[in-house]
Parts: sequence; C-alpha cells; structure tokens
Amino acid sequence: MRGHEQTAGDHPTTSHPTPRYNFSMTNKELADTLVLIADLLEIKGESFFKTNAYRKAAESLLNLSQDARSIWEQGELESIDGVGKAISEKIGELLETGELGFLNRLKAEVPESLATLMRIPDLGPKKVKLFWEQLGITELDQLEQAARSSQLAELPGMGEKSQARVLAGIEALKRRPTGRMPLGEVWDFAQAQLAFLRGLSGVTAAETAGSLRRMRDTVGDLDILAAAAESEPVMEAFVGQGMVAHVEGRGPTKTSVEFSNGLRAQLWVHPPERFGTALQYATGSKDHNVRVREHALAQGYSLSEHALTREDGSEILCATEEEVYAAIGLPYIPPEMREDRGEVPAAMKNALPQLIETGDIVAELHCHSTWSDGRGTMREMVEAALSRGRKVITISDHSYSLGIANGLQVERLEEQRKEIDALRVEYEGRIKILHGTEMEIRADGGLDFPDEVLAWLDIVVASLHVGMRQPGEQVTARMLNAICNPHVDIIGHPTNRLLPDRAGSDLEMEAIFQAALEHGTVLEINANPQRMDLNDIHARRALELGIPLAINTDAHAPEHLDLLHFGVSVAQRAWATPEQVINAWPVEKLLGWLRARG
Ligand code: DGT
Ligand code: CA
Ligand code: ZN
Repeated sequence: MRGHEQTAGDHPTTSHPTPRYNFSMTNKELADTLVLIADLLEIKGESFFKTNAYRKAAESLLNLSQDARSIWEQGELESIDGVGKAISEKIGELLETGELGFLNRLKAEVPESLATLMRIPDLGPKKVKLFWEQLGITELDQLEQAARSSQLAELPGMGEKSQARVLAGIEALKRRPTGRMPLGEVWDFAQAQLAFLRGLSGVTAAETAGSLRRMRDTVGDLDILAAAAESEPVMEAFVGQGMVAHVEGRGPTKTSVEFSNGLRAQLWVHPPERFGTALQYATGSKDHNVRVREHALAQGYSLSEHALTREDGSEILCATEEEVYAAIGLPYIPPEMREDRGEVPAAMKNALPQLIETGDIVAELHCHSTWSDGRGTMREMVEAALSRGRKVITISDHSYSLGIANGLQVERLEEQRKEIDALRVEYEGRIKILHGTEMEIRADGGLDFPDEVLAWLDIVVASLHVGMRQPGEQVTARMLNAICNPHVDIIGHPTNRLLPDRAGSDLEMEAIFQAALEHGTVLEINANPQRMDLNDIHARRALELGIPLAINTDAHAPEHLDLLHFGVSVAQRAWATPEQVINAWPVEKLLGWLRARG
C-alpha cells in the first residue's frame, strides 16, 4: 500500500510479516530461480530448446493456483505443465534445501549479475556475452560507463547506433516502474480469488477494486472487497489459503498478504449495507475519488469508504455503487473511466458517452490459423467464433517476409482461398468468413504484396514485427507508407509495445493519427493482454480526431477469442462508443465499408 491515508482499524494486530514456514520458497521465488538458470545458460550459449524449457516451467509456476510446495509434498511436480523429470528434481532440491547445486556450479562459470543485463530491453545474450568477454563487464553501471565512453561502439558487430540503443535500453530499464504486473497475468488469479470469497459462508458479495477493476494495463497490487456482516471469519479463510506466502498486516477492515506467485493483495471486508461506498472508495483512482468527494461536499455530504455523511452527522448507507453516485446526483460512472480525465465534469453535465461493451462486438477482423503460426485450423477458428456469437471472422495469416511465422506467399494465399471458399459454402447464413492478411511492413519500408493482391483480399491488416527499433523518423515513415496505401484497412498493434517491458517503437504518433484520418485507415486496439496496443491514451486521442478503431484479438488459437474483453476495456478507458469501433458496426455497414476501400 503506497501513499495511503492510514485509516483507523488498519493493521493493528500484527506489525511483522509472518512467514508460513521457517524456510520456504514461494512459487515466485522458484520461477525467478528458473529464469535465472535460463538467462545464465543462454549467455553461456546453450540452445534455445534447453533454455526455453526453464522459461516455460517458470511461467507455469507463476500460473499455479496452488503452492508448489504442496504439489511437491504430494510427489506431483511433474503434473505441472512444462515440468519434466530434470526440472522437477531441481525444484525439489530447492524446496528441500533452499539451494541448487546445478545453479551454484553455473554461477561459478557465468557471473549471476549478467542476468541483470539481460533485463535491458532489446539486449540479447550474445551481446551480454560479448561485453563480458571483451570488456569484462558484469554490472549495469559498468555497461553504462562503457557505452558513455564509446567503448561499446568499437566492438565487433556493434557501432554507434547499437551503442546508442544500449544506452536507451539502460535508461528504459531505470525508468521502469518496479513490480507492476500486466493485467492479463493477474486476471485469472483475481477471478479465482473472487470465486473463493463468494463461496464462503456469510459473504454476500465480492468484487475486485483498484487498478484491476479499472482495467489499467498493469497493476501494482490487487484490491479485493468482500461484503459480510462479520469480517473475522472471512479474513481467517483468506489468509488460510495455501497460496498465501506472508501476511503483511491484519485488521478488521483490511488484511494485506503476499501470495506465493509474488502478487500482493489487500482484502477489505465491509458490512453489506456499506459495500457501495467501500467499493467506490477502493476502486479509485485516487484522483477520481478526490473529484467525487469535492462534488459530494458541494452537495452537503462528506463521502468516506464507510458512508455518505450529512452535515448534521447522520449517515446515508449505500449497498451498491449505483446508490453512491445517485445520492450525490451523478449518473453511474463505469470503473474504466475513473481516472480523472474529465469524467466527473462530464457526469455533472450528464454527458458521459454510451460506452462500448464486449457484447457489442460482432466481427473479429484479425486472426491466424495453422496456415501461418496459429494453433487452430481455419475450421476450428470459424467454429470458435461461431460458438462465441461472432457474425464475422477473418482469417488474416502472416505474409511471407515474416519467415519465423511461416508467412504466406501469393500462391499459398490462393490455395488458402480455395479452402475458405469451401468453408463459406458450409457456413453460409451462419457466419461470414473474410479472407485477409496480416501483411508485413518490411524493415526496408516496402509492403509484402502488390496492390492487385491487396485489392483481391477482403481485408488487409498491415503490421510491423521487424526493425521496430529503427530511429523514429524511419519507423514512422514505414508506418505512414502503409497507412497511405488505399488497400490497407487496419494498422495492427500500431506501436509494437509488449507488456510489461518492451516499449513501443519511437513513432511520431501525431503524424500517424493525421495520416490515418486523411486516408480513412483504421487503427487497431490489439486485445492480447501482452499488447493492449493502442493503449488507452492513444486510443482516446485517435477517437477525438475522429479516427475509427478496430478491436481485434489477433487470435493464434481458438481460445484467444476470449481475450476480447481486454481490448474492449482499452476502448472503454478511451471513452469509445459502439459507433466508433468498426467491429461493432452492423455487418452490412462493415462489409460495405470494406468493399468501398477495395
Ligand atoms: P496500483 O495498485 O498501483 O495498480 O493502483 P491502485 O489504483 O489499485 O491503487 P492502490 O492499490 O494504491 O489503492 C487502491 C485504491 O484505494 C485506490 O484505487 C483508491 C484508494 N486509495 C489508495 N490510496 C488512497 C489515498 O491516499 N487516498 C484515497 N482517498 N484513496 C486512496
Ligand atoms: Ca491496487
Ligand atoms: Zn497477428
């Protein structure tokens, strides 16, 4: 909890963290250890195949809903996804002794601090090894020194530009807010916590609050609220879960814990009749709450997490948030809008937009199949879209210059069309199947397909996956070239950021927006929670200028179609209405728009 006003009743019972075991490694610590092994092996020059096995296992550990220790005690470590015999033995040794002989020997060969250098965006193991072997660099500040004194530029395969990129990467690493987790990585865990709390006797409601409820793309910690007449049994059950690694503070209204996966959370328990004010308070944002309290005061109420209080001291209790906003004369403000970006003044004028919702989306306009790097066949993707109620599905596999994704040449596009035509006959009247491409915007600025091929396709998504670290001017020019092509309908994941670490390309966003507006090119909100690209700020700017957006899952497997709501939340945070999102347009309007673009 940062910068919190200490309210009465916070954490009076314990002041020290209480570890559950004398000696224990959490899932997070185990995962970090496996990632360290992967990093050091990679610097040593081990194969991707081997190092990736450690990374996969680490990821599985973070996604566990149980403590790895209890799985180990049952002898079931190998039931964890990606954990085979060798890795399970290592986890066992770590859990038993807190040490790992294999890792100790590895550290003797490759200095552990080199793993920190691997955290620098866009710096790979080969470069780290080069700096270490040639210049003896093992620490971040040594690397920065070497870059500033131009020593890196002299090394084989480096040069001025690469050196500048290393420096920019170091800056980015230093700027990075520590410890924030991508929304998509904590989402399922948060839902499981809600289900757990809702299942407890005496709990009448449970909701997430804080940044997760507002759907910020990263969250610092988890805030969870439960409504119950008696808080003690709820708190007891909460801290008694196997996944709780430490209890950091415990009180009647609020308990703070750290889970085994490294996530910190606070549970607030309030009586059901006060749940509305409590949820409104804990949802934030802090700045939104300041505005709402100001407005409440102007109406003669003081608003706290416990109640609205009149000037004579009498209380108005609110069981729901709707009642809170109504009591102070405001329409309900959806959590996604509560960032103090003008929503309170807009609410006062009754001028909040009618926000788009996931249920408004009828068309998926960017998906992959086994024809390139997807895991689902075209039929499986169509079935998945149909079962989720979509009326339009697009197969837009990668184009040929993205070799690692098995991109398609024109001949394979033509073969693919035959299969699509057959599916179209079969699914006639049930779902519309569009044949598209995710066309590479190449590093040299060219596009993979000539205009006649693009005109023949139903829809063209143009994206950039290589050369994203080119100087701003160059990478912006490539994007503009794609935006200005009359056959390009949508720009996919426009900035190329990856959460939490990879910053987007150094784009001149205002130039991108102006060109998109002029050429009628739609910008994507990629719903994959690693991307959420455009982000909320950029999406809002695009909408202000009158640029329509597309919300696409970019599904590489049937179940990825369920990630749509992450993209919708970005649009909601950008105040988007259904009219501003082409996936929500009536199908005939969408198809007419596509035909008109050629
Ligand atoms: P995070 O965790 O950094 O992603 O961001 P939040 O928004 O979840 O913030 P957090 O966890 O510090 O606090 C949860 C909520 O509690 C926050 O959204 C609003 C409320 N809150 C936090 N600090 C303050 C404060 O200093 N004053 C007031 N009025 N409310 C606060
Ligand atoms: Ca929080
Ligand atoms: Zn894609």
